[in-house]
Amino acid sequence: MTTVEDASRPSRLAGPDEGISLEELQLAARNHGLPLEALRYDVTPAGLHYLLIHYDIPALDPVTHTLTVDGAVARPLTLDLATLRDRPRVTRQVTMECAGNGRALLRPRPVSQPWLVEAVGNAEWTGTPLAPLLHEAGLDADAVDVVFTGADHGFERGVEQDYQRALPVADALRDEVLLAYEMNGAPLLPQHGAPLRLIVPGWYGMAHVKWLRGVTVLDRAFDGYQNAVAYRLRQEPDDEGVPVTRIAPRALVRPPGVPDFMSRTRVLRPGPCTVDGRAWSGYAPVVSVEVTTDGGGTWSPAVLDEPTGGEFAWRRWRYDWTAQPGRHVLGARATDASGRSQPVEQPWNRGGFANNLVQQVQVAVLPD
Ligand SMILES: Nc1nc2c(c(=O)[nH]1)N[C@H]1C(S)=C(S)[C@@H](COP(=O)(O)O)O[C@H]1N2
Ligand SMILES: [Mo]
Repeated sequence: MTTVEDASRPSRLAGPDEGISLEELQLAARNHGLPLEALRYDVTPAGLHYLLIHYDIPALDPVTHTLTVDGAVARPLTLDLATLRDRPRVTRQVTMECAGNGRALLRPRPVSQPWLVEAVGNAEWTGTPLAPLLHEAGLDADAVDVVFTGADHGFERGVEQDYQRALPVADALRDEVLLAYEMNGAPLLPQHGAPLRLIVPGWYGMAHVKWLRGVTVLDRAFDGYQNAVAYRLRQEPDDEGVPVTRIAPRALVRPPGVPDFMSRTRVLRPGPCTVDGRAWSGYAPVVSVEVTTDGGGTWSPAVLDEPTGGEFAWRRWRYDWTAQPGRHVLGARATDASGRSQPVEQPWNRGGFANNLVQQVQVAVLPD
């Protein structure tokens, strides 16, 4: 594992019979997913929430850490944590999902963090809204993008960088965008961005910049790596591509029964069984969930529970099933109020982003 990727070459696709490499395993061991049984919690306990860390977790001192707001503004600001904590305080449940969720199931497989379906969590984030701060700084009339800079640093395909992501001004000014200093009622953990991170409800994870140290307003489009090179939907390496933004709808099944250790096939006794899970979308509220027990051949409606976490949180659903002896493949598909739903054929792009292919849960029901 001594390679350093080269920016002049496109990101790699795995060959037809190429297995997951030690490099991919190394990423997977650092960046863990949500254990799917944790779909049972309305609010994901912090240690069970998925993680994605491009470089190293930086060591930041909450006492001396500051956030600067600068660029195309009338009054640049520098704020410490105590000042941010004195500002209006908002708590919001937000379902966050990595844009690469599902990537390792694609054929051909984009070589990167090899997520199956578990790169998701629903936490309660507390912080202060970003928009009033931007207004206090006084945005120039020609402001275009707002760049958020993390304190972490590394190389990606030969490009040395701080982790930086920009939002268009209109998206940065949305009421729901938070500068968050708490997760589930406790100070942020190091791996989740301590002492300060951005929360952009409805957007894939890459927008929620951790270890936030700078907010810079630009009078032009940001051309940094994470916006211009990574996180774009492309079919070919030299396509300009479409930016990855909001979370496509997805439902996940909480795997029923008990697992076989090695294969994680679910083992169940025959008879009535309530199958449940969660569903979310970053575009519009989820309006229906359907369940399949035959790998997508036939679909039946699930019952959606009343929403408990507000408009940016996942919603529980359930389905009464009579498990018959034999093998079954369970899955669920969500549809949101914008009409978006989930495909049973893979939606493929070179980064494996925003891919919401229906999950497949292998179930073996024992004989009577
Ligand atoms: N500074 C910084 N912010 C970051 C990242 C990062 O590597 N560095 N990873 C992003 C990505 S790709 C995701 S999916 C989310 C993951 O947030 P979590 O680890 O708290 O679940 O953080 C985002 N924010
Ligand atoms: Mo991500």
